[in-house]
Amino acid sequence: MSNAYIDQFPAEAKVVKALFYSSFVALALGGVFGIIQTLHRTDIYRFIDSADYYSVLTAHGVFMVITFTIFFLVGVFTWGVTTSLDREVEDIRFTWAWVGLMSLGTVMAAVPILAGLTDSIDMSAAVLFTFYAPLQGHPLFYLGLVLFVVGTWVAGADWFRSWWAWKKENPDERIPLPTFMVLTTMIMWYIATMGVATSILVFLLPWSLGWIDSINPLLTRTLFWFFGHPVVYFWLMPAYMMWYVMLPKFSGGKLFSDPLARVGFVLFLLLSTPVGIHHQYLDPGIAEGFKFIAMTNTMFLLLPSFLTAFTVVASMEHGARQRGGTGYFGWLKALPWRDPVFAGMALAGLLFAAAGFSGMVNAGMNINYLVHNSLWVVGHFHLTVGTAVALTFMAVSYWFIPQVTGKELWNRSVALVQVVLWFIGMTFMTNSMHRAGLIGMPRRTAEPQYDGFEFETAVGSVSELDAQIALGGVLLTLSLVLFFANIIGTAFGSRSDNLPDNGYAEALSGSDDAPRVLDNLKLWTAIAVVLVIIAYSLPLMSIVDRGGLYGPDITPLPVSLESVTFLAFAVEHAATATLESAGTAAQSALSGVMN
Ligand code: HAS
Ligand code: CU
Repeated sequence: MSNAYIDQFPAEAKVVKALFYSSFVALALGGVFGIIQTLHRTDIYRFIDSADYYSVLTAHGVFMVITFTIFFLVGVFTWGVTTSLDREVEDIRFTWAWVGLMSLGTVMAAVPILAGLTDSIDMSAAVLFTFYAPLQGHPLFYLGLVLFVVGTWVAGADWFRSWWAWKKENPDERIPLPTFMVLTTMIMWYIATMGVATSILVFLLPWSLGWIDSINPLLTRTLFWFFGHPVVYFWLMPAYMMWYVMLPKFSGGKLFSDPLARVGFVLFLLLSTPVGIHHQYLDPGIAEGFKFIAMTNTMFLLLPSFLTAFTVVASMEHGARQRGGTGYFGWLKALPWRDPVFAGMALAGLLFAAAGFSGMVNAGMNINYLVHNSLWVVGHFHLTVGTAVALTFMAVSYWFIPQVTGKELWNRSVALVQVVLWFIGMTFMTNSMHRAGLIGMPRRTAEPQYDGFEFETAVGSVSELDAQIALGGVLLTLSLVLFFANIIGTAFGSRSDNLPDNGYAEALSGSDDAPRVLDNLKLWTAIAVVLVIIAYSLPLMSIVDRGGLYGPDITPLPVSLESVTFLAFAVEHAATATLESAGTAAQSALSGVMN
């Protein structure tokens, strides 16, 4: 008898399996749309009308970054909470309820996106995953998104319930690391989704239903990015969780430091939201000062990733030395490179180091002007969400799928080829995308070549760049085919008693070494909220003040703009007064010391 997850938590294993399979369906669809647009854009093979490009791109974006990633990560979180608290969910019907909500939301959002590809149904939502106004989608799209997000909120409530129940029985114990990671990520998500919920419920949905006839696009964009930056960490933090609690185990060792991992997640909770304006450096109507604040916060936000790079590599080194590795760099050879789970995750980490660099370039207010809206940004996010997250999720699936199905992986060699192909494909595709962006090649268009305009390349040529992008895309598609072959092959296999035990890595320096304050979730939540208020209240007020809540000169609701302006003045005055009195106090304190 094995001690796999399915043996310990049979009911939960069913839920996690359903979530993983749903996420894989989205990955398959997203992959199909991905290769269609790669070949179209690079003009290598075209069979869709360029006018349909936005529908294809919307489907690719939404299925990949909303459906695939989030369905997978809520599965991982369910596994993480039940495993680390060693308790079943409080009520399995409640758990299935949020799975149902998320699924219903997905289907509702998918229908208008896909309908946009045919003329026979009069519906579309070719608005991309950022759904910027004035692009307008069918109301079903926005409603679906709302249900999906509400589903994730209920999922969070499920995990919090488990933790509260556990805490009653274990009042003095530290929060187990995986649960700690789930809870901090979810608090960040609750804060972040306030932005998108407001944007959809108050503005976009009523507007698409025809209840109001105009909106303020800068306001809805800003509310989107209030959510849009933290959403990238909502994808990343589960991948980091896997790097912290699983990768050390697969490397043959222990997590270097549990306290450092906690610090990293607390920093993400604090800093993920007050940075969203770094996506809007080029938006007119937001004062430079606010953009500067967002840039400063973004640079601080690099810290938890640097901490992660250090901790995760140190854990890998510990594992390698346990396996007999020696030397400054020689230990790298002792890592289990033939294990697809390990290799996939390590290669994902390697490419993420490059992604960090392009992220820093994006984040610089001045150099952002060079790369914004160019293919560079597309290169950046295929390294981040497309590799660090997606490749980690695929690789760790090779461990998870046997755990939740009770069946052995169909073919480990195919799995190894699959993760390596992803790494090579992404290297080709993203490298050339970054280069294409630098020469000004735009993103989000079916026709990047302007008529009669030649891009000037320093080395190579545009067709060489296109060829590499297409080659990368083809390798990625192949990699996906191998991935699905393995998942389907495994699903059709038979039950095995020979599975590895469920569990996660122990830590060299454990939770007892972590200051207690790190587990004070209320404190971190309060600070996170204050930082968000500081970063966003004045920009939002000034956007509303200048452009109107529902567009210029339109006051459809009795919300008086004067009161908002008045509030802005009041806050400004209070802030100036506080600063002044603080200054005076500091001055007198200083002169006291000097005398
Ligand atoms: Fe980003 C645009 C800045 C991280 C996703 N980003 C995007 C978009 C997406 C995205 C989807 O400031 C486009 C949105 C759109 O459609 O317009 N991003 C950053 C910065 C970071 C960053 C500073 N992004 C991410 C992550 C994403 C993601 C993570 C998804 C998961 N990004 C920007 C900016 C823009 C932007 C601007 C707007 C651009 C524009 O103009 O539109 C940082 O968080 C990055 C920190 C990362 C590091 C790397 C640490 C290295 C590690 C590796 C360890 C190695 C291991 C392996 C484990 C500092 C942790 C070792 C292996 C061995 C063998 C030893
Ligand atoms: Cu961002």
